Amino acid sequence: MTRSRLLLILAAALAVVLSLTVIACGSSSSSSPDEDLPAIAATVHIADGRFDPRDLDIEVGGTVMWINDDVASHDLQFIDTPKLYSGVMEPTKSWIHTFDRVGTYEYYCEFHNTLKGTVVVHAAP
Ligand SMILES: [Cu+2]
Repeated sequence: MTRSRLLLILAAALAVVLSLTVIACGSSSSSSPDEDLPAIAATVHIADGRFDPRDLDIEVGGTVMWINDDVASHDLQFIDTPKLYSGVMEPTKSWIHTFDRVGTYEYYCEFHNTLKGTVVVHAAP
């Protein structure tokens, strides 16, 4: 084997190692935001003036994400737990809540009081 051929092989090997390093760094940095978020048990879209789905059934400890896909701002006020409030959700904004207690949680939008939904939180099997 000539010296130049050996150098070529070494250069190729180095290029492979460098490209693998870039791929590894890229994937680890793109996955890090997910680590801050809990797993989402269910997603509710707000669109066309309604919650979709309107009624949810999740297991205790589950996290629900609401996404405002509407052109108007909305909020979520929970009826039996007044402290549970989403704040104003402008279009494209989302809000998540983790339900730590079994129960039936009815909520509505304070801006549009015909906009209602329910989350039923049942015990883990
Ligand atoms: Cu609303």
